[in-house]
Amino acid sequence: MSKERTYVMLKPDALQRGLVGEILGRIEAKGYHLVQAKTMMLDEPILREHYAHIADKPFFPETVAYMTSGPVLAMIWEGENAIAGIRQLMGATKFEQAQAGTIRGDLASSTTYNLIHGSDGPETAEIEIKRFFG
Ligand code: DGI
Repeated sequence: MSKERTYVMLKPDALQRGLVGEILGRIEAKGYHLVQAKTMMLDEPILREHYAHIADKPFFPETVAYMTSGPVLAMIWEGENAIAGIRQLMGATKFEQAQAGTIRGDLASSTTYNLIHGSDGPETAEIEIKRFFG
């Protein structure tokens, strides 16, 4: 068990659909603590960095259009095993694989519009916290 910090981002549809309270409530209920939060608009250059591993995929232009369609809520969360724990609460990337009981499984019906990002490992968490919070 180790106390970790992770980068979590509510994507534009979470804000547009009024799901911020519902999603953050689930993360808080699990026992994690919010350290920092801010709304911000993303642009294509930061998305090319953040999503470098998918930048050559055919769906990337749709991802950019979606992620720049409105503000996101950028956050740092902290807690025991927060990185894996929040990934578990999020559910799988592909909507058809996201299980009921997870944020994506309960609230998202599309792989593109999938509400939430969470760092997938300790190195990524450190890089993403620096990328979005300096
Ligand atoms: O860490 P995740 O967000 O779960 O997944 P990821 O880092 O592999 O992909 C980043 C985002 O790219 C993901 O949240 C949604 C989008 N994406 C990934 N795979 C697909 C996809 N979008 C579509 N339309 N189709 C995909 O196969």
